[in-house]
Amino acid sequence: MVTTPVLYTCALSRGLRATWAAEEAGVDIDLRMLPFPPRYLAPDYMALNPLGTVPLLVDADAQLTESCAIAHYLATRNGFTPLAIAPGEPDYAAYCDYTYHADATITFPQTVYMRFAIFEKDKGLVEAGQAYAKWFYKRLIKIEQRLEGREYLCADRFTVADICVGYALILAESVGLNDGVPESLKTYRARLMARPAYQRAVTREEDGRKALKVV
Ligand SMILES: N[C@@H](CCC(=O)N[C@@H](CS)C(=O)NCC(=O)O)C(=O)O
Repeated sequence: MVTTPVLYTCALSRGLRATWAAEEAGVDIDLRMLPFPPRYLAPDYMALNPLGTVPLLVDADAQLTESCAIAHYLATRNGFTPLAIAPGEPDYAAYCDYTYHADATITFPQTVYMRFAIFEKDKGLVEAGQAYAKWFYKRLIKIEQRLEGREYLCADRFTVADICVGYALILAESVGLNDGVPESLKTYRARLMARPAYQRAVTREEDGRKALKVV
C-alpha cells in the first residue's frame, strides 16, 4: 500500500492506543491532533466523523473509529507482526477477548465516571459517576486474575491486547481512578509505560497538542 494512514486524535485520549500501536509496529502515520472535544472546538471534524469522537483512522477508502480495532489494524496492516496473534496460534481466542474487553467493558465505566464526576459535575449526577468508578474497579478482576503468573495478557509476549487494556489502566491514573487499582496491575502498567514505543507515542501526541496552542 502506498498511502499513509491519517490518524485524527486528541492528546492522550483513547487514540493513544492507535499512536502507540503505530510506534510499536513501525507504521508511518500522519498524526493530526485536534483540540478536545473536537465536536465543539473543531466542528469541521464532524464532516469526517459524524460521531465527533476520536480516534479516527483514514486509510485510503477505509475509516475506522474504534481505538482497539485501529491498534489491531496497524499491527497487521503492513504484514502480520508479533503484536497480534493469528488464528490457530495459542491464545488467539484470549487475544480477541482482551482486545475487545478493554474498551467495551473496562473503559466504558471509566467514561461514564469521567462524564458525570468530572466534565459535567453541574448536571448533579456526581454520585452516579462515583458508582461507575466502583464498577470500573470491580471489573478489573478479570485482568488481575489473568495476569497472575503472567507478564503479558496473551502468548507470553507483548501484544495489542496489552496496549488496549494497558491504556485503560493508564487513563485510570490520570483521571483519579487509581485507588482501587490492585498493586499487581500497577506493576503491569509500569512495565507497559516503560516501553520506548509508548514513550515516543506520548511525546508525539503532546508535541502535537502544544503545536495546536489549545490545551
Ligand atoms: N469506542 C470508541 C470510543 C471513542 C470515544 O468515545 N472517544 C472519546 C475520547 S477518549 C471522545 O471522542 N469523546 C468526545 C465526544 O464524544 O464528543 C473507541 O474506543 O475509540
